[in-house]
Amino acid sequence: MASQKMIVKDVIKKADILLEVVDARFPDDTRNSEIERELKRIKKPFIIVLNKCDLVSKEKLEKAKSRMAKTAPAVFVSSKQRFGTTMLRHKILEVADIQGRNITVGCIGYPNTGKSSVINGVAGRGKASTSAISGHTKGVQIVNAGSRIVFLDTPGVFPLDEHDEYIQGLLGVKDSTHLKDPIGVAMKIIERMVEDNKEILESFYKVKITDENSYDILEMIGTQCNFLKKKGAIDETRAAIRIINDWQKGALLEEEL
Ligand SMILES: Nc1nc2c(ncn2[C@@H]2O[C@H](COP(=O)(O)OP(=O)(O)OP(=O)(O)O)[C@@H](O)[C@H]2O)c(=O)[nH]1
Ligand SMILES: [Mg+2]
Repeated sequence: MASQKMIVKDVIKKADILLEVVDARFPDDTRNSEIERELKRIKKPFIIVLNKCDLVSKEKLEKAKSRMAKTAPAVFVSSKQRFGTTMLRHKILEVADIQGRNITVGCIGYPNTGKSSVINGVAGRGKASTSAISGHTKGVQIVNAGSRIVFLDTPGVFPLDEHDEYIQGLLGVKDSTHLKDPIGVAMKIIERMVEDNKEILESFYKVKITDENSYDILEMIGTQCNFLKKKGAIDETRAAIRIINDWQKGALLEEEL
């Protein structure tokens, strides 16, 4: 199988315009500055798509969008709720600025950010295959979206740094049993939740958070779930695994939908 780097290179070459699909819950972590620099260097237009915007507050979205807009046009989309997809279609036509022939649109991004779902949002449901399991799309898939737009769907093509466990955990690239440091990853999830959705975290685990740090909150959740070791100490690993599983299932966001 061609290496991920080769796939990305090839898609960039073939495409008239690229969509860099990022997860709106952690847009800065799911951007790839190396690829962005390369696109600028070869003068290939691209749009940053903040997908899964149904999971994030409007305020956070606006802030992220203006940060991104310094680099490239940014659009926020919820492919799940079919929000922003018409806007994205228009933006593609506008930014590509190609008349009289089909426009090839490459879709790149970290695994599981929703690349295939974004394509379906624009093209119509079910044209690109999607899954909650990352690494779903294999090889490059061509999807005709009509109105001169042809997508190249790709697997999660940004090479992930093996030691970047946080992002692998947050994106659900690795499940909790495969993470070397589940406590660290769970603390990161707690940090995100406290920032964006503190009330959901509180009501989901029935804890009251004032100004505790993420480790203290992990312990509070462990206590609340009654995850104790033999001598009565809190089993932080078990609590961490529970939090990661809940996060990856999307359970921690359900109330917001
Ligand atoms: N809440 C929410 N979930 C979404 C959205 N878009 C995609 N998802 C979910 O995210 C998961 C991954 O979606 P895919 O479209 O398969 O992601 P992908 O980037 O193509 O994934 P790979 O091909 O595995 O790299 C699925 O469980 C989707 O239902 C969205 O806008 N909102
Ligand atoms: Mg896919």
